[in-house]
Amino acid sequence: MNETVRETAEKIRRLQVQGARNVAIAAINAYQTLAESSQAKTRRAFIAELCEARTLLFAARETEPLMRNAVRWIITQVEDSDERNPIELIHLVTKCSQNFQRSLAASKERIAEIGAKRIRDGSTIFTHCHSSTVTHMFAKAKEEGKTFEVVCTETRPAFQGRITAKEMLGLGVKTTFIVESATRSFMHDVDLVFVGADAITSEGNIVNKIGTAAIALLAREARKPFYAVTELLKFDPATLYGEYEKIEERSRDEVWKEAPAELTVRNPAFDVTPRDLIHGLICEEGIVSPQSVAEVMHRVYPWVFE
Ligand code: RUB
Repeated sequence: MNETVRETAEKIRRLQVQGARNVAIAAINAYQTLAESSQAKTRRAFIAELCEARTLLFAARETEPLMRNAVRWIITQVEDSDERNPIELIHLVTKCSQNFQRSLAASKERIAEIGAKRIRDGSTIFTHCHSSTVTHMFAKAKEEGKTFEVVCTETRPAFQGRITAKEMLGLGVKTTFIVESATRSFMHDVDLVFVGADAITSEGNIVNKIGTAAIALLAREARKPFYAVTELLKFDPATLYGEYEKIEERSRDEVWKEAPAELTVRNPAFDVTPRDLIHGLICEEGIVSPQSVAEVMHRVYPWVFE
């Protein structure tokens, strides 16, 4: 197995690469390196290498459809081409990787433009964990001269909220940092909730960092709009055909390193927020209702269903 692919999978597994978008970008980069260093003499051997890498990367984190869609896109382009020369197939992988990254970057920009319009001057926004898509939107709002505050959660057990808090301070945004269990005490003081997503299901539910569903419930109770800020390609087509999105369960050591052996310690990384609690999905196509997401996907990214 290619060393870069192995290292990338390990970094993803250990959360050294974190967040759905960064995970997908790391996997795409690994594919590019894999292709460029491939010694495959035949088309068949080259495709076998790509498929072997897919198994390793998919296993690194289970709840990452953006990575899966990106990798599938690259492999399908190679499988669908008539090219037999491995050198040409390497060029094809490079081209596909670059195109995919370009389109991801364009989506991120578009989402930021759309979402920033929902941030009113003087508002306070609640967020959870660290989503590069959400923080980019905050940066955009700031760039547009908006004044707003952020309340962010620490996000146990891996503390990704600290990344958000530091980024916000870097932007010059007044930020309040709380433990997740304090959410209800702060929900009445905020205007909106923005969270990222790792997966979108065909029914319009989102899967995001553990704790998101409870935050959505509290937002509903306080009548605060709850938005998921997400690229459409986090949609998992398998959910349309009945599969449940798998929820990654991480090591008990992340929760309590030296917990008594007989104690059951559970550490699910994500939870499912039902569509009824979601005001809208802020995505590259605009603000869409979760109920319409499968149709939007069919229109914008039909290849995902092939
Ligand atoms: C990160 C997380 C983020 C989404 C979206 O969890 O839940 O909200 O991945 O992030 P983890 P982005 O730290 O376990 O990866 O908007 O950057 O894709």
